[in-house]
Amino acid sequence: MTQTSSQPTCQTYGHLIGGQDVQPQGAVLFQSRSSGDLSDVLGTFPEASRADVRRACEAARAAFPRWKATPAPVRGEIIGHIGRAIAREKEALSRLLSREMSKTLKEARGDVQEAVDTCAFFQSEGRRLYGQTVPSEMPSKELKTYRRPLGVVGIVTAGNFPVAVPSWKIIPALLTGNVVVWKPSEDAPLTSYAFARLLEEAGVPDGVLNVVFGGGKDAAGQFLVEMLDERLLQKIAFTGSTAVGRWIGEVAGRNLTHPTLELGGKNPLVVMRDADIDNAVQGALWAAYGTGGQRCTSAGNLIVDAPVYSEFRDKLLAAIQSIRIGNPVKHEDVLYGPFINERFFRSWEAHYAWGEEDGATLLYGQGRITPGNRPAGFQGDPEAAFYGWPTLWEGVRPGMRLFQNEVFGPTVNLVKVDGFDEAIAAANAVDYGLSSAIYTNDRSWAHRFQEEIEAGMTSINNSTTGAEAHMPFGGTKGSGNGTRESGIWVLESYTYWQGVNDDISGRLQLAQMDTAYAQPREAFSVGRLLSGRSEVDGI
Ligand code: UN1
Repeated sequence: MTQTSSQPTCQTYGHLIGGQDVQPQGAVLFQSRSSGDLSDVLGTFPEASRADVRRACEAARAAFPRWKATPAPVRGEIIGHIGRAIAREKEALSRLLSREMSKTLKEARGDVQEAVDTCAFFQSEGRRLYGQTVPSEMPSKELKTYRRPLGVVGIVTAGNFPVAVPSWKIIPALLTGNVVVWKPSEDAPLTSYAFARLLEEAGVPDGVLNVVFGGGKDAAGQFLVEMLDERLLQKIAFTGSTAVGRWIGEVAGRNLTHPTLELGGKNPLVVMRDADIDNAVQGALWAAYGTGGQRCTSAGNLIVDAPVYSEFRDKLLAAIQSIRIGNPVKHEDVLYGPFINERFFRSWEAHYAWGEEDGATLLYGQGRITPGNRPAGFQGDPEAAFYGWPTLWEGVRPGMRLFQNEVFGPTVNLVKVDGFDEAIAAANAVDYGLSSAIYTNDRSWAHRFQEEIEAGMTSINNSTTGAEAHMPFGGTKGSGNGTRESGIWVLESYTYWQGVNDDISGRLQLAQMDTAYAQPREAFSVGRLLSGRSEVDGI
């Protein structure tokens, strides 16, 4: 890789294995095309075979002892170098990211900044990574605990946050002394390649981070997960769909490993009768249509209290009608661009039939944007990519497929409720529990919501998206398995605890047996104080 500019030449890139650029002979190749202009080819990449993935795991395993023995503060210094390298290349990397997977430049900069923030946090964690000292029940014996790395970590990530989400996994995994094999999304391989090269530049030793390219199912992603069965991986970390997450959980479980699973969401945004409606409309608009609805934290159900329902609906509808859509590389002022890939587009397109069959009312939206079917705010050539109308449904109720299922795209449901109890019941009536939001100025409703909502993340008077990089990220129910990313909480996912007993007495001391437990003296009865015969002088 000689450049990470916004105009990379179209060349063939290899996997990064053991510090080498590996282009296996006879490999099947795939191209990275801009999601916003399918004729714009950014690069060609090999599809990793099972043997390639195995080789990457073996390279990682060979690098593990040295990296594990590198002092954590030194590993932290390298993380600091990574953060500075990414910050230096922020603009070029953001432009590349935006061109490759078509989020807006503003959002792409946020995506990259999240990685910089993650490095800032974990650089200094290298100087903490605390264990504990614990008093022993015997003399001349010391007890202490250490966090230890797990070994080779396989990481599989999605294309909607090609820098931020991989950094949530890779950075803490490396900081804690693990080595990594990463299978990035086939939707953003060049951004991923550039990101990996910046880690290499920062001083991550050969073999400590390996990257294999390719698809997910029946391809590189699946092969990487199955390396658990070959004992070549000690952990897998995954961001993606709940269906794939369940399968990964099964493979991880039969190998007695604990995967990190960051899965889907059907995130509720509640608007109560006392809310600042204009603020709620802005929050809902961003939560539903920002990133074209392709965030796991995007809002799925807008649950609106009856007295403000009409006002909220009308204002939201007006705001939707002025959304600007187009290729973000060519039109910087758009709210969202095209679908990241055709698969997301097809499954979003299918949700129209659910709405119609289940009896919901389509308030706005007409499927795919085409030359003859475009909203007023659309700019550019609709046929250069897959674009969707911003879509709004009403009359949606729990039980309908529209209500229950995640739809990864620009669509959201209006769900009318009467009062807080109905609102919280609707908010919890999905099998997911990732993020959530409530708009209210009532302290007790806000308090009840944060206590009663079944979700890993909750916003009060802000949208469902936009978690900060040092807060615990993850969900409950179908949104994950309880693991958390980011901040101090992620350390649990990439380390195991070792307890050490250090006996310096010079003799065999037996726990629970040779222990001089303190013996209480004769029982003292408080009741006898007042029972006639004084035990205490002066009473
Ligand atoms: C995702 O969609 O997988 O909280 C991650 C947010 C972003 C991360 C989303 N910071 O919306």
